[in-house]
Amino acid sequence: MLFHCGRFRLNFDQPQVMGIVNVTPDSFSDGGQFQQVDAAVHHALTLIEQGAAVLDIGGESTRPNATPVSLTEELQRVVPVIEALVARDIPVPISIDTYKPAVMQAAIAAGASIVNDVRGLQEPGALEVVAKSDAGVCIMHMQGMPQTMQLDPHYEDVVAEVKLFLQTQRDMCLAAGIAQDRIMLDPGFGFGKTRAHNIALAKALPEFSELGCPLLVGLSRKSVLGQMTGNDVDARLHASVAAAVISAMQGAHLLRVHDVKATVEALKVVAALK
Ligand code: 9MG
Repeated sequence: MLFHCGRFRLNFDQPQVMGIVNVTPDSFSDGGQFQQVDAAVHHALTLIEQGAAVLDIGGESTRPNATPVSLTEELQRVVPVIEALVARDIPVPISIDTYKPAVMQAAIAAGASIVNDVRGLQEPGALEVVAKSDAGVCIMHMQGMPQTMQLDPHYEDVVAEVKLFLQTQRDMCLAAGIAQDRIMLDPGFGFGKTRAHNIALAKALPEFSELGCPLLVGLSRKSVLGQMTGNDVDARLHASVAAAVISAMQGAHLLRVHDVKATVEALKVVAALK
């Protein structure tokens, strides 16, 4: 299965790893903007060395209760990082984690090859930005908004509802001229979902493959893993690797993770023993 994104082709015959690069003040140094860009670029280069097949760069946290960031602030955070990585001619595609069409546009102009949208291209203008480009897109499902999504998530049938949303957004992309081989789908673990919803979705991953697009799974360090292990966010490495391995065995093609080295090694073992 080949995924087309800008000048890159990702081969998903084996599951691949997307390394997370959060360009937010709490992620990197508080020594000002230049230091933040340098630290983010350094981190991104380390993730490539560790085997990341994609870098996901984000300037606004999507954690539950996260404070929204202005358009100007988000652009100032992510665009210089993308420009610096493109100037180094890195061998992997850059994904921009945003729901804002203006950030998508600027990131693509700066050299990003994938749009990773936790709102699934629902913002006015987002679909058009992707359709006019040659970027790939990841459509993710979220119930509600990050500020409130974990207060009382509710579904009649979480698997059917998430699948219908992804199918609808995929069809919208196809109708807008975005080829199927540029579309990735993601059930959105932790985004307006209880522990039971997350577990139901994880078990149903093979059903999502029926939609004919590669599947992205992001469970790394998420609170559902904290609920299962009792561990704080900085002690969820083993749980995150276990979640990535199970997801890969259930049919996930791209694993969005913080801990690239450990996940890449674990996936090599999955590939060898399968
Ligand atoms: C930005 N972001 C945070 N968690 C994510 C997830 O699970 N999937 C995708 N596509 N993006 C995510």
